[in-house]
Amino acid sequence: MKVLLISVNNERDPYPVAPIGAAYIARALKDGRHDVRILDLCFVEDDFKAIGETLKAFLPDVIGISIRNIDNLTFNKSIFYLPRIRQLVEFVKENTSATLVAGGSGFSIFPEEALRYLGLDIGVVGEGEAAFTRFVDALTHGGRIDDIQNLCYMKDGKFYSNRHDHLLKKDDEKTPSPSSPPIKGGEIIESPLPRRERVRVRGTFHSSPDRSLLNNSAYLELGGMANIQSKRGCPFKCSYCTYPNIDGNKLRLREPADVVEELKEMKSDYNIDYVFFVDDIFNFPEEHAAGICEEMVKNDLNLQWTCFASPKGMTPELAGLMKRAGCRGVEFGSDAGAEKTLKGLGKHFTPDDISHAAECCKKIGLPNAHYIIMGGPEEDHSTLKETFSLFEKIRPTAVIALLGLRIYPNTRLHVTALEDGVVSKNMSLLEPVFYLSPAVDADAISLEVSEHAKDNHNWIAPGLNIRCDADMLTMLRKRGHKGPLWNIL
Ligand code: B12
Ligand code: SF4
Repeated sequence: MKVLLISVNNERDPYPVAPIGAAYIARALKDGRHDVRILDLCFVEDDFKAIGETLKAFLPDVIGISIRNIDNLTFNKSIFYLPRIRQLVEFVKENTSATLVAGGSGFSIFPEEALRYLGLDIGVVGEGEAAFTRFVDALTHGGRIDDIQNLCYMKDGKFYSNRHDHLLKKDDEKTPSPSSPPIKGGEIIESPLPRRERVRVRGTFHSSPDRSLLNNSAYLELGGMANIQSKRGCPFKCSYCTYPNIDGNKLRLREPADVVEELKEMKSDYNIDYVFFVDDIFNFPEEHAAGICEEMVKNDLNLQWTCFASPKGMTPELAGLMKRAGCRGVEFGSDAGAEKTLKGLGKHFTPDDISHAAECCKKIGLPNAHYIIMGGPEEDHSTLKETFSLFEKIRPTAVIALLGLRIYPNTRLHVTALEDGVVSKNMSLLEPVFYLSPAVDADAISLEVSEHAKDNHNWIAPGLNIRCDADMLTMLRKRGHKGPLWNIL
């Protein structure tokens, strides 16, 4: 079958991000002997023209719409991406009779509502390699679709979902503690992640991303980096987070040697010399992170990288090893500097862990940024002050402050928001809705953050336009700055 994947994301803030999810799907389909193309709308000037020309030239049988972002998560400067995507879907439907299937991280948070909003009938929730390939195979050879895991569809106006459960832990399964990781000495607990060759693990079909279909040089030039994934899933249960609903909450780890093979290939085939590890948390489990770093050092990769990390589990040894392996920046999901707020957000670490993590980085000169969320559950004016003073004390390279929490379905925050009367029971969350603790006021927090940022030059606040001017970021990229830009702002 001829399959066209349209990556509709054209967001360039904070920088353009390569559609690695669509590239994974493409590889899986190609392995299944389908003819695949990716139309990436990120750098396209006229979406409709590009889509029209591609449909005419390729005549696809199936079209996958890859939806990474629903909105930009930014209180006060919220952007809702779906109206544009709906126009694109309508245009596609007018110009082809191909079967349309939606997927992607953003789509996976709201499968039913997004299908209804976009006027589509079929989608894939979460990991898509196996589900989409099986669906296209079923179209080719005939076959059932009601047993394809992760597939969802509308029938007679009703929504049906074969959402997986093998990636979701049952409530009675224990969340692993970061201080006692579930693996020892680099042993892999489960490895059903894409490998370089086609492999079958537990009956699931995986492959690595097909970067030959991406405009790698444009992403390097305008985004300053490419992306790679070393694990999927997050076992923690932070109150607001959608990640476990997207990737599952069972950790699936790739073998370090395999990850490094992919990095080598990225360098030799596409001159990629800077990457972002898109793992939910790079340094958990610590042994896995250390294994990847050791393998990078052993292979003398000479490649630079950045990642998301948790403050818990950062040690001087790991920080040193990461730096030797080419890490040029760590982005900690620290969230707050007050014990009470961290608890309200369901975090598994304390302000001391944040201080320790920043200290580990500072000692060896590893730039580190801390994302914080102001106004979450349990936030009040005294906890805000605690957060200000913690980050004043530890002085990391950057503090990226976000205001308010986007409320998503199937999260504990949604329950809190219902209890606090921020949202009502049948209210749709598809269009951005934010939570702000009843004990604080949006204008007052905005003012406090702005005042604080005046004297603290390491503070960046995207929702308040503080040190994140888009033109300046573009100019820095044009000057050839790679990696995140928070280390030079
Ligand atoms: C890493 C990351 C970042 C990094 C990216 C770095 C880089 N160079 O790549 C940074 C920090 C820059 C970033 C920025 C943003 N991000 Co972000 N990010 C992520 C994260 C953690 C991983 C994304 C990823 O690459 N996953 C790995 C790939 C392989 O998985 P995938 O894309 O989901 O693809 C799989 C499936 O979705 C599916 N699939 C994908 N496409 C298709 C298509 C079809 C047809 C099918 C069937 C299936 C399918 O199959 C794929 C393979 O299994 C996710 C959270 C998460 N766990 O998903 C958030 C996430 C994607 N980000 C999100 C958002 C909103 C943003 C920002 C808008 C935030 C902001 N204001 O800055 C920006 C937008 C940037 C941009 N230009 O688009 C949201 C999107 C959902 C939403 N709320 O709208 C997410 C889900 C986080 C969340 N809060 O829920 N992000
Ligand atoms: S915020 Fe981070 S640690 Fe918490 S559930 Fe989400 S990805 Fe996991």
